[in-house]
Amino acid sequence: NKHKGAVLWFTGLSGSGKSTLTVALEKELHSIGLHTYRLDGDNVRHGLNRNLGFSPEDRKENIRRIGEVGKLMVDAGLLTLTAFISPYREDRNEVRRLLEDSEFVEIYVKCSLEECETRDPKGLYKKARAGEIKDFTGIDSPYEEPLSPELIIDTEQLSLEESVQTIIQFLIDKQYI
Ligand code: GGZ
Repeated sequence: NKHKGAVLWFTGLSGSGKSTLTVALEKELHSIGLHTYRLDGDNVRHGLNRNLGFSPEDRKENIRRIGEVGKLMVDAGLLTLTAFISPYREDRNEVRRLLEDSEFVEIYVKCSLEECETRDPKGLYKKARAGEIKDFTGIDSPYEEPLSPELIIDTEQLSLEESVQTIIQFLIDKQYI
């Protein structure tokens, strides 16, 4: 099972399903014998980026560092899955520029703000609406949708299993796996 390194860059609102999707996808990739590494808030914002908050400047630096780490991982030949809101188009495009064309796969985890707020798995939207969290994406901080992502996964339309299979099929079609 050979594959070339690449960053699968998942972007979308809080609650859109990025983490759930990357965890399930990674499990599927492992089951077919592939080596992957997953970067998300839990292992990055608590460590490497623990000095960063959610201002536009800090989000930019968050994404820049994750891009650089992703690049190192691609150099090591790993399929790297990243799950960050990454709300700014320009910041995502800078990561794209850091990598070779085929090495950056932008996957838009699409879900309406309304649905994300209904899901509200951590109660953060409720807090943001109450003014207890400032600069919350979708509430008082912007999310810029990707204009030409490699893939769009609509989590309001697809089940988790269907979403994973759509990505797997894409990776096969494009010969990533
Ligand atoms: C957005 C926030 C905020 C604010 C804390 N805005 O749903 P979660 O909880 O688990 O994921 C969100 C996570 C976003 O961190 P990222 O590193 O992905 O953001 S970015 O790419 O924009 O740098 C959310 C939580 O952190 N969280 N405060 N103000 N999300």
